[in-house]
Amino acid sequence: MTVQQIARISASAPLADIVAIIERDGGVIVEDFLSSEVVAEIMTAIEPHYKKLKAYDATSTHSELGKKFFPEGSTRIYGLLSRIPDQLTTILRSPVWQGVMERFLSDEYFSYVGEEFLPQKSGYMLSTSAAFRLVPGVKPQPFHRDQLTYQVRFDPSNPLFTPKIGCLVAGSNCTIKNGATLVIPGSHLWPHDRIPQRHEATHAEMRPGSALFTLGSTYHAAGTNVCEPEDPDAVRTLFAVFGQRDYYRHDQQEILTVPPELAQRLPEDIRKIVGYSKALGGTGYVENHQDPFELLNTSQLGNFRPSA
Ligand SMILES: O=C(O)CCC(=O)C(=O)O
Ligand SMILES: [Fe+2]
Repeated sequence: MTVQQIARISASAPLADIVAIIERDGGVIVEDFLSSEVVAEIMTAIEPHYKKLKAYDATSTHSELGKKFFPEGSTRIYGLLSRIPDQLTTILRSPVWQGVMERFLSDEYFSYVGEEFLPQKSGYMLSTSAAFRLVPGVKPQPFHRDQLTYQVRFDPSNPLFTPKIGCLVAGSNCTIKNGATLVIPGSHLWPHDRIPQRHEATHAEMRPGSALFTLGSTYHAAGTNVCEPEDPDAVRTLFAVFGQRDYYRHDQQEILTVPPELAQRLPEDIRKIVGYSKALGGTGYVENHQDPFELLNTSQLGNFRPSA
């Protein structure tokens, strides 16, 4: 069986063409999404953060995603806007990033308020940001839909609905050998109970500066890095800059009105209910999928501060 490849398109193509491919296939590679100057900058800026990082313990913090979700040996730096703000700002302001998020995450909903049938609009916001690095020997990742944490099932009456859009920007070359992301084109239209299989997937091979956009409903997984450490492309680095619907959050932002310093003085059950906790399904994490409840443990506080 030949597997459908992921379509490629230039960042300078009309947005409508980029969007049309995502609607059809569930994902697209946008080439030259970042200039080579910005890629060089972002790679230089992230490096000191990698130097400080221990190899990731895959089983410590997110049992809700399964024990093998984050491949053992992969290293991840979260909270990029606080660590490499200038480069993240460039990505977040890019017309392609904003155009794709606007198309798939913004909506208009109508509801009666008294006798008036009023529109309630939605927009998009940053969902998460992280650098995902794969080194030789790293274990494979299971196929998944990124929207799983929002418990959205495929709805044939609204097939393109997703709470979340993935954007994985290549900082290095992404090759089959170093673990380029595997994607199953068309899987955004699969029913909830269809099992994703490796033979249905294709690698999103990318040059530095290209970006893979996927709907939150599209099955994908990190590849396997089978390089030798001395291979020139042995280390694979991707920057995840995901968007989400802007209404998937607290109604009133209790964690701003009850900041950590105040929450620390509240009883534990109340802190959790205020929002210093991860949802059972995993949303609401801090840093490396850790429970914000830990943030309030004073001995841990510094570890969550980006400058630490
Ligand atoms: O590293 C990759 O290629 C993809 C990672 C991913 O899909 C995820 O962590 O949700
Ligand atoms: Fe993913």
